[in-house]
Amino acid sequence: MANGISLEELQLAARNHGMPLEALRFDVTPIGLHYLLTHYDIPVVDPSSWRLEVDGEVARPLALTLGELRARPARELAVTMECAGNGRVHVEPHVVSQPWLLEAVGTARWRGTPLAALLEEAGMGDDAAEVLFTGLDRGVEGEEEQSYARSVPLAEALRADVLLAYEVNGVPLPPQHGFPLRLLVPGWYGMTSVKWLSRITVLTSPFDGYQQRHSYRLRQEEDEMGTPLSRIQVRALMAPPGIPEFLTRARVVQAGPVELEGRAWSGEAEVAGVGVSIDGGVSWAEAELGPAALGRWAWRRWSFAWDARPGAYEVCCRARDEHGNVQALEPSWNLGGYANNAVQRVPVTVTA
Ligand SMILES: Nc1nc2c(c(=O)[nH]1)N[C@H]1C(S)=C(S)[C@@H](COP(=O)(O)O)O[C@H]1N2
Ligand SMILES: [Mo]
Repeated sequence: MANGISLEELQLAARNHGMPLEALRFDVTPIGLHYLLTHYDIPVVDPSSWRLEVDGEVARPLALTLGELRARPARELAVTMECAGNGRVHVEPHVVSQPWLLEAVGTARWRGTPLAALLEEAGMGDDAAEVLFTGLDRGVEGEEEQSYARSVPLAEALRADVLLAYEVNGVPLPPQHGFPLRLLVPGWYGMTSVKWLSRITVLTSPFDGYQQRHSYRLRQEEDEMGTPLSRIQVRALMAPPGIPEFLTRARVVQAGPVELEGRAWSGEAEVAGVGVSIDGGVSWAEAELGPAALGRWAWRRWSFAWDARPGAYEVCCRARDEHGNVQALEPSWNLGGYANNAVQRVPVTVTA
C-alpha cells in the first residue's frame, strides 16, 4: 500500500469518487454509486442552445439538437465501465494522480443512438482514419490548456454498439456523467467515453492531442512512445465479506457458511472463469460463474461457498477470459499506473 497520499491527491479523490465495493451486489449500479472521473470542472450545459457538431473529413457537416438526437433510432446497452487508473495506488513506486484503490468501476444501462449511422449520414471521405471526440470541459494539463478530447480508430468507432448516450439507468444523464450527451465505447477503458460531447471530427491522420499522445499510454519512461491503452483488462472483484471495522475497514466475519460474491469482466473477451483463494493466492478453487445476463459488455456475477473457520485469512479472487488472459498475482509498474489488474486481496478475521 502506498503511503503519503498528498493533499492534491486527496483533492482529486474527494471529487472523483469510486463505487463502494459492497455495490458489486447490484447487477446494475445505482447511478449515484457509479464511479466518477472528471479531469477538469463539470460544465453546466443549457440543452436548448447545445448542439452536436459533426465535421472534418465529411461531405455534409451536421449540427444536431438534443431533440434531433433523441428522435433517432435508439439502443440501450448494459456496460461495465472502468477507469484505466483503477488499482493505481497498489503499484510501486507510487504514481501521483487520482489515487484509485480498486473501486473505479460501475455498470449502467446507457441509452443513446448508434454513432455509425450518424457518421454515414455525414458522408465520411475515403481517407477517414480516426474519429475525434471533443468535450465541453477545459483545463490545463501538462502545462497545455485543452478541451478534453480523445480519438477512436475508425473501425472501433463504426462498431454497432458504440453509442452517443443521452440516458443512463432510465434518466437523462446527470451533469457529472456528461449531460446532455456522451460517447460510450463498450469494452474500452473509461477515458475513451468522452463526456459533455460537443464535437465529432472525422480525421485523416492520427490525433496527437495531450490525452492521446501523453496520457493513457503504457510507458516505462517519459521519452518513450509506449502503447496506447484501449480494452479493459480482465478483472474480478469481490464484495468485501462480513462487516468492516470503521477506521481500518478490516473485515470481520462470523464462523460458518459464508457466500463470497463479486463480479468479473473483460473488454478483451468473454470471462472464462473466476478462482477464489482464502490463503493469499497459494491455493485456488473455482467459483461459480453466473450467466452473461446483461450482455457481452457487462460484468458477470460469481459466487463461492466458503465454510469459514476461526482464524486470519487473505481472501483473493482472480478472473481469466476466453483469450487466455489471467490476472497477475502482483502489480506491475508503468509511468501512469494504468491497467493494474493484479488480484484483489482482502484480509479477513473469522471469529467464533
Ligand atoms: N469530457 C470528458 N470526458 C471524460 C473525462 C473527462 O474528464 N472529460 N474523463 C474520462 C475518464 S478518465 C473516465 S474513467 C470516464 C469516467 O466516466 P464517469 O465519470 O461517467 O464514470 O469518463 C471519461 N470521459
Ligand atoms: Mo479514467
